[in-house]
Amino acid sequence: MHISLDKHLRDSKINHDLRHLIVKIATTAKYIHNAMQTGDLGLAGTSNMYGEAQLALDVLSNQIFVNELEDSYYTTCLASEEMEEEFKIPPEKQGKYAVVFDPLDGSSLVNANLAIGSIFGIYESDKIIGLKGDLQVASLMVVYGPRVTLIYTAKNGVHEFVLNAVGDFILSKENIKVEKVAKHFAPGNLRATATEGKYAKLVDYWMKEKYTLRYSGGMVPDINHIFMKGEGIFTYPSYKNAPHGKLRLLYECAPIALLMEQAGGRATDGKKRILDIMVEALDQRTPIYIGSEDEVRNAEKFIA
Ligand code: P6P
Repeated sequence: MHISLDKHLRDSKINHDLRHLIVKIATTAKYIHNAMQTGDLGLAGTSNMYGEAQLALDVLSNQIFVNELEDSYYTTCLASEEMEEEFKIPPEKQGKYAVVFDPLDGSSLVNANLAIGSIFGIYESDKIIGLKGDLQVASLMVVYGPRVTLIYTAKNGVHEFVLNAVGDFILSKENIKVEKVAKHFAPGNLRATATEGKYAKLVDYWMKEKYTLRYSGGMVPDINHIFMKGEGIFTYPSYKNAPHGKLRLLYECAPIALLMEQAGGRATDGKKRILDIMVEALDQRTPIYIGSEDEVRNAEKFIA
C-alpha cells in the first residue's frame, strides 16, 4: 500500500501545523518543477507575450514559495537565498514557524539539464538571527532530476518520497542511513587546492585510495547521492578568495546537516558541528565537510 507524505507525517505523530506546512512545501515544489519544464530558463529582463517582465527561474521560484508559505497561515517569517531581508508575515496570517530556504539551488545548472534542488529549514520561532541549526524542527530537500524526489526529517529519521504520475509524493525509502564506509567523494571548490595545501593533500588521498568521484556542481543532487548510496563525503572548503567558503549556513548547510545527522552521518565546518554554528547573518557562509562520519573525521584530520 502506498504511503503518502501526509500519512507518513501522521504516523510519525508530527503536529498538525508542522505536518501541513511540510505538505504545503511539497505541493509548492510541484509548481516549481512545472515552471522548470515550461518556464523561461533565461535571465530576468526578457518579457513574455503579455509584455510582463519574465522572471529568472530562481526569482520565480522564490516568489512562488513566498506566496504559498505566506498564505499557508503557518509561518511567522521567511528568509531565502534570493531575498536580502527577512520577509515578515503580516499579523493576520501569522503561524508558528520560521522557514528558511534556497528555492532553487544550482539554478545555473538548469540550462545544462543537470539535476538541481530546493532546500528548506523549519524553526519554531518568530525570528531568524540568533538561531542555530540544532533548533530546526524539520528540514527537507527536493531533487529535480529524472525523477522528482523529496527527502525530509522532522527529527524522526530521514525518509525519501518520489513524485508519482498523478502528482503524489509516495514513500520510496524509509529510515535512510549514511553509515557505510565511504567509496565516493564530492570534492567541491577544487580550485582551492592551488593555495590550500592541506585540502590538496586530502584530495590527493582520495585519489590515491581510488575513491569514485561523484560531483555535479549541484549540492542537492550531490548530497542526495550520499543518501542513496548510504556513504560518501561532500566537501566545500574555504580559501583565500572565500575565507568562509561559498555555501550558506542558513539556507543550504544547516538544513542538509540536520538530514545528514538524522541519517547517522556527520556535518562540520572542518572543526565545529554545522548545527552548533550561531546564525549571525542571513547570508552567512561556512565551509562544510559532510557525509559518512569516519570519512568526515578523517578529512578533519587532514585540514586541522
Ligand atoms: P562551484 C550551486 O551554485 C552551489 O551553491 C551548490 O549547489 C554547489 O555545491 C556549489 O555551489 C558549486 O560551487 O564552485 O563548484 O560552482
